[in-house]
Amino acid sequence: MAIRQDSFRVEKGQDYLAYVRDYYGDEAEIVAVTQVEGRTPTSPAMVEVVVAINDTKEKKQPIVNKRAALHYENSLKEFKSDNFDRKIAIENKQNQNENKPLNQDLNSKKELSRLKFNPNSSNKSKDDKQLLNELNSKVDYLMSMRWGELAPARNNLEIPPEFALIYDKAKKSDMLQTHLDEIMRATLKNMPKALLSNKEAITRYFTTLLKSMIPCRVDAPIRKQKIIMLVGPTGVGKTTTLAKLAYRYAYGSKRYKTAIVSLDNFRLGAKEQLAEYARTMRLPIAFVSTEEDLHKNLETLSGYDVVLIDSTGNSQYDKTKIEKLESYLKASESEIEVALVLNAGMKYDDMEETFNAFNALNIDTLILTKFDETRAFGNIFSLIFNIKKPVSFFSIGQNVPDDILVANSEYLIKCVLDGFKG
Ligand SMILES: Nc1nc2c(ncn2[C@@H]2O[C@H](COP(=O)(O)OP(=O)(O)OP(=O)(O)O)[C@@H](O)[C@H]2O)c(=O)[nH]1
Ligand SMILES: [Mg+2]
Repeated sequence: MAIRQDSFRVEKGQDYLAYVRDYYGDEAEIVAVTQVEGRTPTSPAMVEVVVAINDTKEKKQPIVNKRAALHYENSLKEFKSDNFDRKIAIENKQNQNENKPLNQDLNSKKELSRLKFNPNSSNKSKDDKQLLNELNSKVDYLMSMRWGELAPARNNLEIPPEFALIYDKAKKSDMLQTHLDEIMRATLKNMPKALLSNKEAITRYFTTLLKSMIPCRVDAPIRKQKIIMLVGPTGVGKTTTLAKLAYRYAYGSKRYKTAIVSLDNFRLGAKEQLAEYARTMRLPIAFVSTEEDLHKNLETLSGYDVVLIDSTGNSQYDKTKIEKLESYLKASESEIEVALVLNAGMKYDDMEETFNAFNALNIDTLILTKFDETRAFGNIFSLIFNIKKPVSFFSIGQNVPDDILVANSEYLIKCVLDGFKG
């Protein structure tokens, strides 16, 4: 005779004896009953029951989430739809496979969410609506059970199940895990306790916190001459962004006297690219090739409100070229703001490395490009949060002059949580 053991949990105080009899039969023996803490501060205390069963006997239909099953019994009789069967099948799968990877768990959780019914959507009777509401709350409960089991994948940070959705979104954005944990801790610590079970309030609070962590440059009116040099790796969009900015300053709601200077006049095509933009916008342009040349040209352009300086793309590993840029900056007596242009699609480590290399130039601000080619924005969030430099502009496409936005944290956090929507 083969004896196998099984265990299940019920809320403390529930009649587990009747349950053992119903589902394992009269011969099943209770081996142990242990009180266990609820998985979160808000969940109830539970009792874990271990049962020994004669395994050679014909098994009853396995009940996968025992506590939920107890509650479902009445509803089951009335609600025998495909959806419900499917939900039970998903539960079954979850219980059979406790150790499957996080992604699969999250997919199952999504499945469960999809099973939620909208009680107001159809012409259902009042009783039906009540039943659907009841079932929805059970689906929430099942999700929270699963959420509790995923704790190890979340560094055992004790997070209430109501945070599942926002946590998953932030995690998928490729934000650094340490940042995600910090934000979760801050939210849990500072949010009013009464709101911790309110998903909408959690999302609002979490989003506000994220926003407050992103410094963005205010697009203030220009009072004294502004000279900006765009620097960065090759092909990130420095020249295209400069052209968009030139248009914005020269022909925006407030029109500034704008000029362009280029340090990139050796490469085939580069000179023509910018010269063409300047010609189209009817803006003056100067090509310089020495430090002294830059100095002289900036003196000549001293009557301009805005001077935008384009530079050659540099690898972050090419120290000589970065030093050359530094010598341009030092040779000029004018105050030059240095904007590091980075492709938003870069990996976090590459971004950080690039920033550190270019910060030899004392970076003042970041311009992030190619939002339209990027899926996950958490890397940008983490970079900005770590380096504590303000962002000034986002480039969201190839079109000159339209595809540029003044940086704002709300837009970035929307991208972090919901992706780029244009
Ligand atoms: N999809 C997309 N493409 C962009 C964006 N910004 C620039 N580009 C494209 O990226 C390519 C390189 O742009 P450039 O402006 O020449 O880049 P750069 O940094 O000046 O390049 P180098 O001068 O060679 O270092 C061009 O094809 C641009 O149209 C953007 O926001 N989205
Ligand atoms: Mg260029």
